[in-house]
Amino acid sequence: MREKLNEILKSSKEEMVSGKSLQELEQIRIKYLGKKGELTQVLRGMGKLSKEERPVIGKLANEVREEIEEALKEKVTTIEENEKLARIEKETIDVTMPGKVNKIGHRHPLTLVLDEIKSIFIGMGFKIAEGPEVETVYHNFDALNAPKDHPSRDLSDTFYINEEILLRTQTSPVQVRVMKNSKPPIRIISPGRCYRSDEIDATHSPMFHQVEGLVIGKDISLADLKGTLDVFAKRLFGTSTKTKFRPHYFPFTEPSAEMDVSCFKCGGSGCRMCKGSGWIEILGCGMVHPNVLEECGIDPEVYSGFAFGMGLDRITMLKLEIDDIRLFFENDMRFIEQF
Ligand code: 2NL
Repeated sequence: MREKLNEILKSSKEEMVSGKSLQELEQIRIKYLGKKGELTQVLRGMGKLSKEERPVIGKLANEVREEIEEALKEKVTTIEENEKLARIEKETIDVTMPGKVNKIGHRHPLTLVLDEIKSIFIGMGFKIAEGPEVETVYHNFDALNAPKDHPSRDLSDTFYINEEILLRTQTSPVQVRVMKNSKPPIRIISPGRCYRSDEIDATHSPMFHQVEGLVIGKDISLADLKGTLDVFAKRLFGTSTKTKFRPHYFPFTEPSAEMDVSCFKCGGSGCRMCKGSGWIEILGCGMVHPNVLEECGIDPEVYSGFAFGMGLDRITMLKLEIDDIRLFFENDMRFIEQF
């Protein structure tokens, strides 16, 4: 029996050496110390022993049990320690690794330039006005003093939904609505999409963007128009920018003009951008025609005002040196991200 006990001690310790997990150790404990375990079996056989042998073997058996328990405990501690180290190793964060780069959005070049234009006018006390892209012929043409036979009314130039409804060809109808729905003084710009039945090429798109402006008040003069648009040009293209007004014709303004700015690329000496002239055409403008004021419920004997309109696509192309309007609408991130 003594031998049997020593053997149990020896073989259990051997098994413990190769045991790698807590489960394996539990198996070993059950095998030797469990209810049906080897040591328990030995103790059951003690009844056959002599009176003298019984306490000796009993003592030895207890010692063996204690020793196995002690060894198991030690081994459990070692395994737990190793598992903890392995976990720490696995969970270590290398703070020198480069971070994940989140792809964030990018404003479209038209939005970049529009935001700049908006903030210039907001800085001069203007409000932003918006309105429908699907408009009535009345708001788009009739109210704006456009003669019944004006070429822009033509079916080949304008997208008609039916005889009374069309896709707006400019954002003036927004300003017509503001004049009808509010009282002077009025200071607004109206940016937005417009539509014309144009053949697509590098400078024409059937959908394009316009920014129009309108100022109505008492004693608003051509000097106010020139001063306002000169400040606008200097803020958008640089303080050394000069402006020049050339007479022009629009049915909705009288007198009317087109405004050129000195070339912001060459400073006016002549280059590819300004086609050698030193000047670049930027917008159309004029004093609001009395017929338009009257039609919109504003007394032309009391109030006067000026208006202007510019193509956002063209201005953005000039400012950012983009040579094809189609690039704006292709949504190629390689293009958009350059600005
Ligand atoms: C251009 C010229 C212009 C206006 C737009 C306007 C609007 C109302 C009354 C009077 Cl409600 N005028 N707008 C005036 C002059 C010129 O646009 O070349 N745009 C791209």
